[in-house]
Amino acid sequence: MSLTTRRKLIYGSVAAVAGVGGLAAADRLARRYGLIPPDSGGIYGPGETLTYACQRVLNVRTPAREFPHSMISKKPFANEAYPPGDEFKKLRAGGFKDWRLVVDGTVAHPLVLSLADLKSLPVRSQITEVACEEGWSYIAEWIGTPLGAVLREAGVLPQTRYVAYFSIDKVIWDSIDMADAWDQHTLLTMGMNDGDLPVGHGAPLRLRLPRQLGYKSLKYVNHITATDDIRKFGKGKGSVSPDFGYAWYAGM
Ligand SMILES: Nc1nc2c(c(=O)[nH]1)N[C@H]1C(S)=C(S)[C@@H](COP(=O)(O)O)O[C@H]1N2
Ligand SMILES: [Mo]
Repeated sequence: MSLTTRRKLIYGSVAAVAGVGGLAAADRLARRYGLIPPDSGGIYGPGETLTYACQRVLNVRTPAREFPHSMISKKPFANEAYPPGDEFKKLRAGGFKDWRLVVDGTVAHPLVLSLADLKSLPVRSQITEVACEEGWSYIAEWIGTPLGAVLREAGVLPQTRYVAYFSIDKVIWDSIDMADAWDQHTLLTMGMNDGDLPVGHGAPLRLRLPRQLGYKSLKYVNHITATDDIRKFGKGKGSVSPDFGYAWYAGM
């Protein structure tokens, strides 16, 4: 069976079952095809599963929306949340020369990369929108290394199902599935609008994920872990968002 046919079939069944047998049955079906998001427990769980399963079956190849230069926002809103503590202040004062990105987990070659190392990998730029769940958004140009290029360097092992990423503040973290991890638009950004990425927008390194809401685009990323089991991290729901009532999968 071709992938497209399979996808149509799964989607057809997920949608039909959702109408007839209700969300619980859709959940069972999605489970059979491994389309269960980490936050599938609790009252909103079946809804989250239906959203994620349908999006993955239908949309996995729809590229992120890109915009022309003329649409770049004059004043990009920075939802500033500077990482607390002296460690970040020291790194910033030193121009982030001593900053490192750690890449580990289910990879053949764990990596420790400086900004210069990252800049020696393939670079891509894209003009995309950051949309906050609170209703505001802005468009900016983002310049960086595709996450996929870093994952290839690290030699991601075949059992890998998720990539988790952590902010230097050690509080906020998130994760994505491999469809998003390999997506050409998923960028580790170091530049924004023809300059260096400003600290307010996440310098020295921010993950940009234009096909999901702004909160998945974590700022101050300094650790990336590939894993076959996302439930081992934090409270097992794939990110801190579900603790605050937000979905792990925030597709748009
Ligand atoms: N480390 C970190 N990353 C973060 C946040 C945060 O508080 N801390 N806020 C998120 C939210 S809710 C949004 S909408 C965007 C805002 O991006 P901006 O600051 O570039 O406007 O960053 C996301 N990334
Ligand atoms: Mo947000």
